[in-house]
Amino acid sequence: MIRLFIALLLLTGTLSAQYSGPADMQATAETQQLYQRLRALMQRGIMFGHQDDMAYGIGWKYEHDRSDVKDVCGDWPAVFGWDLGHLETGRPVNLDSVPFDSLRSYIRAVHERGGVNSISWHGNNPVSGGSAWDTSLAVAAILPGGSSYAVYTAWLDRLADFMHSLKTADGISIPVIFRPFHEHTGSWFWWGQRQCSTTEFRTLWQFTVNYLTTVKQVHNLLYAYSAADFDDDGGYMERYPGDAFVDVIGFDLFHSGSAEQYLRLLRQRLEVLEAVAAINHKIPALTETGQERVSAADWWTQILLPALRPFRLSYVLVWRNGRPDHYYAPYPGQVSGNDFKKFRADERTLFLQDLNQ
Ligand code: BMA
Repeated sequence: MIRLFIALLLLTGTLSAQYSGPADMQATAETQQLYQRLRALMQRGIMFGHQDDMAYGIGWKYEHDRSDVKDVCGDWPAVFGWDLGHLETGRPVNLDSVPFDSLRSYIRAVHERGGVNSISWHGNNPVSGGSAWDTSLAVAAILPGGSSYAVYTAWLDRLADFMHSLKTADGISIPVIFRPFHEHTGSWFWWGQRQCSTTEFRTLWQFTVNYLTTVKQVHNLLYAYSAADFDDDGGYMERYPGDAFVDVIGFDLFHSGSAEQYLRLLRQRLEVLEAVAAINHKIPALTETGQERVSAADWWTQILLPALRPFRLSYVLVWRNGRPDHYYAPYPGQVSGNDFKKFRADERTLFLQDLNQ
């Protein structure tokens, strides 16, 4: 009976509603607004997001005010994904050759137009100096007391400088979602499952958040925890750093095999995500997805949308339009373009114009 009562309380949000705000208790007013806005928008629909949308597309790059998504459907995405990989090294361009100065101005443009920015970090391996995909052991070495601690904190200093530099014309800090150490349940990045213990991963996350908020006084971030593969809530939560360090929860899943397999995994994981989000009072999102080269002409309304429809989610973000053999959103003339227009017109999806209505 008591159990049933607790379950009911959890479902109605009574138990978890004591504190409803960002993990960073000193988050700026605008960051708190972003948090509340994400929650409110979730009642209206699922925001569509695209990685590097404004930076380049198929056949163009670094043009002012262009987007493959907008060229196809007449509207911008609602969520814009960016990546800070290589910022830590002091280089002027990121791992996909986008200049950090341009990233800063894209982020500002998105904010001024009422869109949402989310930033991932394919940072290099801090011990070997190799890429994010260099799986030489590194996590233990960069934690306090480790031999590469100074390297990592110097990297976080650069990251903090960038986050501090995100300002409106009036000098107000722009709030963004920060999604570090993503796909950690896989083992292809140096922070992955086989590259560190559960405790090391949690400590890395907690240390990073504490360093940014307390030492660097960065208060314009919401933190997103996003896994790769998992089977159930136990697998999803295994490395969860704790409610005090996370705002958005999600996972990355791409349609690379059959549609049946993608749909089965997507539904199974969205069910887990929805339950975990309700219990932990977090904002659920499908943080990366897509079918490379979108070969299914009706992928948007016949595959993605039906899978998402039963769930309440903040946003779904498709990956970047990097090259003619590596893109996830349509561009003019691409086979799924007409279907994408229907996807945009569906009342469940939110694009930039929907956010401003
Ligand atoms: C991967 C690919 C890479 C890219 C990386 C970071 O999925 O798109 O080409 O460098 O993401 O954006």
